[in-house]
Amino acid sequence: MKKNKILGHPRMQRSSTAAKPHVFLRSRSMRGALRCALYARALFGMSFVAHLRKCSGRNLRFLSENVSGIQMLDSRLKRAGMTFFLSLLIFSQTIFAGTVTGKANFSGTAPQMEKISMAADPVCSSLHPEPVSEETVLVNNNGTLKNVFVYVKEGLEGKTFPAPTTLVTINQSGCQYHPHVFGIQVGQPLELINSDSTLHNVHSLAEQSKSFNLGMPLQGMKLTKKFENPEIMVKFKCDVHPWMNAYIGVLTHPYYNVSGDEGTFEIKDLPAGDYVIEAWHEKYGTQTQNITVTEDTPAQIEFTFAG
Ligand SMILES: [Cu+2]
Repeated sequence: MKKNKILGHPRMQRSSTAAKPHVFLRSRSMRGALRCALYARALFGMSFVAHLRKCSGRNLRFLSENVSGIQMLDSRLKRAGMTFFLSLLIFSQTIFAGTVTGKANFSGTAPQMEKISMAADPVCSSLHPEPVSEETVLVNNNGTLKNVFVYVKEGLEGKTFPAPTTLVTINQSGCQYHPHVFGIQVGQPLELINSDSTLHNVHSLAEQSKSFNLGMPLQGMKLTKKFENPEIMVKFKCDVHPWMNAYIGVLTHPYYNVSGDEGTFEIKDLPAGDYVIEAWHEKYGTQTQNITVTEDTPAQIEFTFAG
């Protein structure tokens, strides 16, 4: 084996003796190991962090037919300097993060949802020539369950996440809340909108944060509220229209999602680690599962709620 002239690094060596050219990328220097891990990621789609560790070890071998790709990367890296990539390493959380994907299944017979009578308010009933159904249990066509709130319950202790400034919106439209189930972070602004030309009031039944009861008599009216503490789940109701309710998962972190029309959910950019994931449903309660998240492969989970 000869020293690698392409990379010009004594501990990064290439051999052309194998059936496929294989590239040895390892280094005992921090700079070399970083470069090695970057190659591994860029050329082979491998995990940066996992290979940073491996690249610092002995006898590492990556098989590759893409030697010209390495040449190109190497010259680019030299030009750009390691500072840029070190910055990436330090500031990019996503490099260290993984994804949880999954599905909320439903088994049994889907209960028939009652049609809502909005006759008490002519404005509401006029908005629905065809009556709408209650939203307590929504079973999708593919046998999955909608409006399951899925979130990281344990595993993030000691970590803090700043409250996003982006607005989360709940709209009172057609005398229903949209969305019916959603998540928000502690301290994140929640915009309440009344899109109807009738009186609604948003009555928050929060137990961990200040509850409120806000009349919103005018169409187009907007208010903004925040929650001070986490809570699974905060219920909203409208005292004028007793069929109106919504559920809000309030968390100290951004790792949550709600199952939609396909019953699927996805929690992105979760730091690698062990977690307890909880799935909450308005009628069927909660379930938990333990998972391990790595930056290599998405963790997959399925919950099944029985009707
Ligand atoms: Cu209302």
